[in-house]
Amino acid sequence: MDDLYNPQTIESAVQKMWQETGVFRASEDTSRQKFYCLSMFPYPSGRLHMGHVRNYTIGDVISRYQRMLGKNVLQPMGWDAFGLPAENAAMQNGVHPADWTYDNIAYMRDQLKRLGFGYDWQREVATCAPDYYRWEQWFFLRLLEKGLVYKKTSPVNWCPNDQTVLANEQVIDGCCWRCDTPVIRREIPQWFMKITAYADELLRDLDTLDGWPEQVKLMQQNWIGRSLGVELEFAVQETGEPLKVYTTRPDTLLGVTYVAVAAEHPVAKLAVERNPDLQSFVDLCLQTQASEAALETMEKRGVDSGFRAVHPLTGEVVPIWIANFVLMGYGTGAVMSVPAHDQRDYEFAKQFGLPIKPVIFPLDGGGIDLETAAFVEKGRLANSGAFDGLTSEDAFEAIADRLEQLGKGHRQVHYRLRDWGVSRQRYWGAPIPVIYCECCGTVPVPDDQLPVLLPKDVDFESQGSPLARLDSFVNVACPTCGAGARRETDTFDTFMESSWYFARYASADSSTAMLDARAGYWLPVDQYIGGIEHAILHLLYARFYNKLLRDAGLVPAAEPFTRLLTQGMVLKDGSKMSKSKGNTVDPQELINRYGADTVRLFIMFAAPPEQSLEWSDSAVEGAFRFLKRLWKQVAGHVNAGPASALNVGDLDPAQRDIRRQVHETLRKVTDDMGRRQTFNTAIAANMELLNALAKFDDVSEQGRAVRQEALELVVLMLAPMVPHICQELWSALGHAEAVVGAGWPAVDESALVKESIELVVQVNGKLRSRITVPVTADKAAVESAALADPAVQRYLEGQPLRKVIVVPGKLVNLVV
Ligand code: OVB
Repeated sequence: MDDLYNPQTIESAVQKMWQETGVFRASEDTSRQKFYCLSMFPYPSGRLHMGHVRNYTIGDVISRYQRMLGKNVLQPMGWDAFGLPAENAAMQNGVHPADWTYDNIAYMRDQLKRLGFGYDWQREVATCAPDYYRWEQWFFLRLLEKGLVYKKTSPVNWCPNDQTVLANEQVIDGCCWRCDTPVIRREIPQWFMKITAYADELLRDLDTLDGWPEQVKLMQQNWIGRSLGVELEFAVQETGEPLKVYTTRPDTLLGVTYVAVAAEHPVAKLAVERNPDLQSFVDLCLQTQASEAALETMEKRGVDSGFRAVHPLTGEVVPIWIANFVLMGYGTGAVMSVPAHDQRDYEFAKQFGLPIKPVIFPLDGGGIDLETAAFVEKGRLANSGAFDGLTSEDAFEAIADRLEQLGKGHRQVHYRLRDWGVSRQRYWGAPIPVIYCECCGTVPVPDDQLPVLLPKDVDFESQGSPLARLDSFVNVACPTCGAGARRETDTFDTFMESSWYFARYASADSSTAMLDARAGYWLPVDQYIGGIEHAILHLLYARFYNKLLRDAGLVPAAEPFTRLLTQGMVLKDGSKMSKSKGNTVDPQELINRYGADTVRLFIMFAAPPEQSLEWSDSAVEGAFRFLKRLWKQVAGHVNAGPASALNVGDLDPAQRDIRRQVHETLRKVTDDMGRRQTFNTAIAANMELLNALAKFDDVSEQGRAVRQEALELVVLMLAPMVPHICQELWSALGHAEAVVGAGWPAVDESALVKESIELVVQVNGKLRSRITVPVTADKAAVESAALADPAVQRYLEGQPLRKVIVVPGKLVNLVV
């Protein structure tokens, strides 16, 4: 074989061989254990970036390892192809979103092939293809029949100048990204998926996900936000109408000093009628209403509505304020405010000079300091009439009971989770398959008229949604009565497509069903890999969708992803790579320069997959040098002629020792690759082994046989990481079959048996030397070996030996 490592030549040859033999084509085989390994599919944004390379290398390493373990592996790839970037490119460069998308897909597909990822390309899906999104439309209609989707008005970001809806990412500091006009809120009818109907199951099933990182489960748990509290009603004094509030702290009910309502609350509307001066504040709230996350940090503002609320237990009267931090969409749109025991209520009360009434005190009898902050802990009640002296926990029950007796409240479980709004007022997405008819109302598109195709000839130049301007798309005959009707012109949120693609790969070519029996074979996904930025939304939507599919009998399991690996960021100079910061590294340049195996090796060696990975040019060089050394060692061995058969009964101590190191490495690497998923330490162990082998210069017949076995094992162990070079080396070592088809090697336990061990020698308890003795050595043998050691003799200096202590396998202590 050639002495020189030439990555470009071997990589294209090996990739050609994989393609021609179709090794990565997966088929259902119930006699074998399946392993479905999935990496999050990319947006076809143009070129692969380092985050992609990392994600897909990790997935490929796991897939190849599982294949070597004998599993029937499926590793598919596809494109999350709808979305705003394609539309932006269309507007900026005048290229059609479809052309832009398919060009990018072609380029990125080549890059993935060039990196040597073992995908089953026959299952490739692009979510913008009609044969993909037709099933999304079909399933949406099934959910509509079940009442699991519905329409309601909901706010959007609206640019009054461009007359268009803006996505959140198109709002920069509250202004339109294109014309810088301040963005306002507008209420428009939109479609929602009833994810709240599954809130409880989505929460409960987190407990079954043993293969998920704790942190991700915690984030989902907080996002779902289950709480047990009490819904209770005050009365509006002036109108007698009930005013509902929800609280998780009914124990603080006697500490209420005001009630705060949202700008859209009926009481706020009445207040404006009575006092038009309040209009400007209410308008301001409506226009600038922020996301829930922004609420925490934004300036709290409010006005006194002029109305008063009557306390349900005491009959006491407190003011009702209109406040910008109360949202109508969350709960009842009104909150009881207890400034002594809630920090937000506290800050608001301080700002507007509202009273602060403490009702909870520490259990140890101490006082509380309300000078700078609220006392938010639980404790014992005071200033609470009949409830004085109860603990918070007991008071929760007593006050809830009392409200229930009075008919003024009841216990209630609440979720923070809201229904999922899936309407987007955009062009490049899947059309929502409904028709609006004057006489028949909302009419689902009949199944035999699916897919509702996204028209290609639209104009992007003018304002607003291109679909809504296209008469040939909008105007349609009502499927029920035949009269003139209008199509829905909103498209789906792209999270709709990514919520079920993992299942479609199983039945990617089916034109007669969304999913078929093959989904039952492959699902659930055994290993899912992707960025932590998807910890909440995508992973929750996909879990929800999986439950919808299960309830429709289309997938077998309650959860879609058995194991989840969330990869860390790729950093350069300590911060996230980004084009605007100019600290990017283009993977393509590295592939051209070093080949795919060096890039893969660097990525897997630089850090464990969950941690962030700091870019280092010199470490890339290091990875390349290692591969050159590996090549050279195999070439040196192979070019000296064939090795004879290994005869393990016929080895000298040095040969046995190197063989022990080989099998110890294999044992460690097997653990690193499987259970621990620390691929960096697996690589490091192979590097050490190769260093040891370089020093092993025994060219005897059995010496060469030992080296042959060692090199074969190194090649097998590294094959998942650097598959091209390992294929070449495997064949050079004399194997006709491909290394992808080779089994993961087994540790030879007998090779692990140590013949000698190292012991520490102490003199009067102080470390003085180390000796090597046979593992079988008894106490007398250990003692004489220690006494014979020259370093030890210097400390003994002929003094009489008083005592010898031997701790087997560890140390000898000579007391003089
Ligand atoms: C990459 C993961 C991502 C996902 C597909 C990114 C990890 C974070 C980014 C960025 C730019 C760089 C250099 C490095 O999480 N289609 C969806 C999606 O996320 C997934 C579906 C399932 C919702 C970087 C990075 C620059 C996967 F571009 F020049 F600036 N990360 N680390 N490093 N698609 O295409 O260079 O975004 O798992 O792979 O990502 S995706």
